[in-house]
Amino acid sequence: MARLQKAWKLFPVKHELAAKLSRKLNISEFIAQTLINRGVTDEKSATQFLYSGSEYILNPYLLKNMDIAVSRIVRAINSDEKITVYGDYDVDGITSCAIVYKTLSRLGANINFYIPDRQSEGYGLNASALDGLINTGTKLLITVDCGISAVKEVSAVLDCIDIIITDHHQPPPELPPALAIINPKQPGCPYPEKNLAGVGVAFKLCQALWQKYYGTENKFFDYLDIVAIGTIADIVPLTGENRVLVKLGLAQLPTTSNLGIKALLEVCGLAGKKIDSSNVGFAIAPRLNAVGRVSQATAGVELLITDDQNYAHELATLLDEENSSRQAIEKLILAKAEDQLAEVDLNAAKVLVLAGEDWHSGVIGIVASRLVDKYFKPVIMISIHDGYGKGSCRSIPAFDIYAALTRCSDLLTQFGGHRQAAGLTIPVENIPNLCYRLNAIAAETLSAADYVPVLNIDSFLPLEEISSAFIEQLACLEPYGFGNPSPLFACRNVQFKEKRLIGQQSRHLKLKLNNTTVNDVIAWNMGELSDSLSCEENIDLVFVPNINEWQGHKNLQLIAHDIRQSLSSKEIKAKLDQIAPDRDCIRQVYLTIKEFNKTGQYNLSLQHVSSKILENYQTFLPEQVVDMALTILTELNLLTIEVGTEGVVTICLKPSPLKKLNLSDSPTFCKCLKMREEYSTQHIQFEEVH
Ligand SMILES: [Mn+2]
Repeated sequence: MARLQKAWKLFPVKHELAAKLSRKLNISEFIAQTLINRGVTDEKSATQFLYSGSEYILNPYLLKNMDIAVSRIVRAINSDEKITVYGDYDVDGITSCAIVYKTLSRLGANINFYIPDRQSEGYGLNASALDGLINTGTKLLITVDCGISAVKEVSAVLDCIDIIITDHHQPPPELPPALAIINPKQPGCPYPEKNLAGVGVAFKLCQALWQKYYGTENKFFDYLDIVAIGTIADIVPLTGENRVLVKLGLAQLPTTSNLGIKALLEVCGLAGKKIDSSNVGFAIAPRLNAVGRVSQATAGVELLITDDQNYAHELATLLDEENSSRQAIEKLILAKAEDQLAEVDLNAAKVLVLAGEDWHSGVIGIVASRLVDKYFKPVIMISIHDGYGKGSCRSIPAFDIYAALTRCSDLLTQFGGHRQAAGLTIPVENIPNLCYRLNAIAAETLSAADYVPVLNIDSFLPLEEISSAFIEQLACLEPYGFGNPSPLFACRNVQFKEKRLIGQQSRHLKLKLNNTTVNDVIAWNMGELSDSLSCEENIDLVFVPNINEWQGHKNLQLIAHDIRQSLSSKEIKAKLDQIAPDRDCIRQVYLTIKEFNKTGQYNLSLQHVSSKILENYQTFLPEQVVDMALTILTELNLLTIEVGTEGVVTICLKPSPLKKLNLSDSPTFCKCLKMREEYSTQHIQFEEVH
């Protein structure tokens, strides 16, 4: 399949504001513009964004019911009651469980934890698990990352056990009758940061407990490494307090004292390295998740809480193996999905619906995401078992998959989710109809442009601006992720002197630049572009600059996100001629009017003139550009225009002037030149970000 075309969209350029921020904060103007693009526009919020640290971690007692929860836990610790932390099998649930367990053990609690099994129990509190815990002596249950909807389950055990719910999911209208509910999203909770992950809420509980024991002066920032992993994995916005938690946690990771994380970093090949959010997202989280997907998630919690180095190593190896087997299953199902797609007319299909017998339910969501990345169409992967299909849906920004499923609800046994991701259960015989109906909904609601992935570009960045210092400044915008995307820059007309295919099956492309500061462009997975690029022709790039350290050498390089051949000067002129006339266009308009007048034609429409110019010069000038040219000629006293009745326009050339003309005497001409210049720097090959 040919590479997907991407749309390049440029954020509106805010020169003055960027210059002001740049001066005040002593940062590059391009970095200031990047901050502005993220809604950070004044000195105070910019300082906070760039340099914020632990001082921005909020008071945990601002969370509604925190004091109730803390006193109940303190009572349980004092009377040695058995406490169980009830978590979830995803990374958010595993990390939440681990930090509450660790904090409570440090405070001397009699504690254990429980993670429901993904396959046999599913997400959240369930009655038989609760019964089991009650029977084995649990007196206080603390949920993490779940429980907010468990009205029935909590009501049933009210008399036998006290339950504290900590969760970050959207509360339903009726809340469970728990002893205390801690959830920043619940009605009446004044906590300002509403987007905490489950592990963020769990952390606030730990922080509150710590302060209860050791005083508010005793800030508690242990386990932020674990908090960062859960927060990144749960894909909550990396803004506000989340961003601070993740920033501090990532900084802790390389020197973590957590034996499990240490062992995990080793099996990932990340030991001793600086860890960023993509390392967590692509290496650490999938391994913690692999056990939840393929077998018991308990191993993930065990890894994060163990004090035994050998056990940590054993578990990390297990997780790594589980991850490899998960990848193998994923690859197999991806191949089967691609086989099915080979039979599909991809130009006609608006939504890709694929189904197979017993596809592993733990990986179909990942495969669906990969197919969305590759084809940029909504994808539904359905695993069939016993006459029913369980599906994972992933969508593109323009298509609200949850709304679409709602319109097909008569075909579905069950469904849930949100705009971009959803799950469903469907009787097998309804699958073809679902495919048909979803395609019809997409055809009705989406335009061709919705199927084009968009690169939002922060600004043009001349290559000479790139230096180690610039890249260091840029790093202050990290951590990147959901809600705080990695900056993207663009440059035009870049010369390169060498191209080379690298990697297995020549998948990647490396270009050597004719530039002294930046040496290379690395274009991952763009090997197939190689044939269409030649050193004779310049390129336009969308990129992120970075520093490549290799054998002690530091090289500045660009990581390409897209590459296009630069437009020729002729192509650029044709584009600019659609915006405003230049000297050339004005000459053509003048000569064309002259030709008309010569043959006695004075009543002319803009369309007349425009088509004559196309005929004479093969230049297409839109009517409004012809109109601007006429205004300029009028201002220069070269012609008269009279609008008569019924819109008849009489255009009449005046006798040629004696003295030499100066176009810049026309204010409209000066305006036109400015418009062309602005368009050329901001819009050629670009649309504006909305
Ligand atoms: Mn969660």
